Amino acid sequence: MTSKLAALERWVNEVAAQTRPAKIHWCDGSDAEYQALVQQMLQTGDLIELNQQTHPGCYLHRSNPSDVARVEHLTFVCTKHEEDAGPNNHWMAPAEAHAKIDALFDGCMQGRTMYVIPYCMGPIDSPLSRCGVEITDSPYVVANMRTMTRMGAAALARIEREGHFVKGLHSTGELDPERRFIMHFPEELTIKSYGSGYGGNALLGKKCHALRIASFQAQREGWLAEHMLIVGIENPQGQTHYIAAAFPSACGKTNLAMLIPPEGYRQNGWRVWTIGDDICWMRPGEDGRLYAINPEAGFFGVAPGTSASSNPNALTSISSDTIFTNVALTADNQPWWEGLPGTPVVDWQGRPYDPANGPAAHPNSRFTVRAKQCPTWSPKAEDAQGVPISAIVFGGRRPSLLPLVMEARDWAHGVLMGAAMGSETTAAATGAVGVLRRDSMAMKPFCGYHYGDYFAHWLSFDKPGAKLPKIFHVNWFRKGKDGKFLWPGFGENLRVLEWMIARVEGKARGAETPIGTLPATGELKLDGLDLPRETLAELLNLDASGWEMELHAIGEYLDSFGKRLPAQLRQEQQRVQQALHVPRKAANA
Ligand code: GTP
Ligand code: SPV
Ligand code: MN
Repeated sequence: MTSKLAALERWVNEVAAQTRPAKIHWCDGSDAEYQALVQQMLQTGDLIELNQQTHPGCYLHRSNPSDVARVEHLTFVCTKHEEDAGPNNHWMAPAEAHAKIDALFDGCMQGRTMYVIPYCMGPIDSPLSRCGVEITDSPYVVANMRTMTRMGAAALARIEREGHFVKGLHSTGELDPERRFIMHFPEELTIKSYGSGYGGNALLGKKCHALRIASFQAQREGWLAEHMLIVGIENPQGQTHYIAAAFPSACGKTNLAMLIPPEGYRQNGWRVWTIGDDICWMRPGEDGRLYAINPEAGFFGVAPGTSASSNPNALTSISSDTIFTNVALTADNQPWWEGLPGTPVVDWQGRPYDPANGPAAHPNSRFTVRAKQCPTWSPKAEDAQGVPISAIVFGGRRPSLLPLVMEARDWAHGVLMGAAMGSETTAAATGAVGVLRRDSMAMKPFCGYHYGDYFAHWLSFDKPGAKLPKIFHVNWFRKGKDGKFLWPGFGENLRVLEWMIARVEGKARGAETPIGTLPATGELKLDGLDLPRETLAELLNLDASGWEMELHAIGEYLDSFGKRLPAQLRQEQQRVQQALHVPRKAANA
């Protein structure tokens, strides 16, 4: 197979001349192709067969131990002008970046097969979807791209019809962290990634295309590409509200997207529909509302902590036809990670399990599975027009200060809440874990341009005729003095979503405070939940002096974006800061 599109044909030939593979394979996305790849990887040891009785169609992949997470310090946005990448990105001049990485690509596929992967991000017939082509020498990448995107013949047909596509070139190279770069050229709609086989670094449709390149395009074209889950909440009357939520990596998007309602809610007829767990593309529709699609077709989810109690839908999804990366094994060859029952026998590196070596599964071990396998997968996820968004939620891991939930008074205040987001770092990226850092809109690692321009772009949606979602901020991760989480989280989070929906529908009064609207006394439904009154009070407490320090820190953070920071955002920060100085009564007794 080749392509009718001259630009594609030419680029594939150029890359082949540069990387000199033994063979070129154009991926058609068929079952037969997937099965053949799996067989080949079983032979080379890239995949290990798992217990086919308990986990049919499931395989394990073990990464090089130095290649288990995203590498932010090796990820670059290479715009012509440094200023356009912003202080939120590492920047390299395009010519220098091309020269550096092209030297690594030179001859790197000798003796290997070069795979050409046409893919579509989003439903194949959706005007909101975008296409790309990834060239890679990794069969593991091909297998994962097939699960995560609409890959193959249909995508190629769309690319040939449209005549344009995002170019992504990838090679696993030597997996040497000293010879590893993830380069983005948004002005050329090009990605070059060398030296890593890990998800976010190698499955180029995901973070590289659907967030870094797409956010850059979205800014120019009037839409949003966000690190958000999309979930539908159906009330007992059968009405569904769609909610999009931005939480940083490993902070609960997959869990919230697949939430199981608490017992009482299930009996009353509440249902939850999963649309997406990681990426959301939204744009204003004719009626002024924001419509969203999930550009992905699968989940690349965090394994540790996924259990029958925390996320039964995920557990069901991954009981067959799943690729596990860097999990441990039980004696009978089942995948295992911390949080599951049973005992590990072999750790994620293939060694006999010894607690002295740390956790059995890597903390960032993952599963790759088709979204369709999720019991709560929404038929609307295939809808070409997307789903209307009623509420946008921001949140992160904040052990203190941030209340369980608060609502922004308007769009600009909501943008401030998103910009001010902070979270403790997790194992999803290499580096220290548990360090509090600002992660505006959960996009710090993924925004493909200057954060100042990004905030201005967010603000620009508030215009006449717009019917924007309400914006909220949540914190499932507030800790008590004993260091334990105060809020039970997971399925119980529906209680908080219910309050948000009541606010959207004008059915909850709320309690106004300088930092936003909190649930008024009695508005959060807690029946069937054993939550002491004092704990609830702590979760909704407003620590005025703590907030004054926080607002001061937010002001300094915003100033770090210099001239490109929209003045409106700084004014909004000052408004909240001043409101905090006015004496007031406690919001929640
Ligand atoms: P990426 O795929 O990295 O973008 O992450 P994600 O946001 O989808 O993360 P995920 O849902 O997989 O969350 C991973 C971690 O968050 C696990 O350790 C979960 O146990 C924990 N988690 C998720 N929801 C909650 C919650 O409501 N409360 C608490 N305490 N922990 C949660
Ligand atoms: C994340 O780190 O936010 C992920 C996993 O969703 S990765 O695709 O590797 O970026
Ligand atoms: Mn993510």
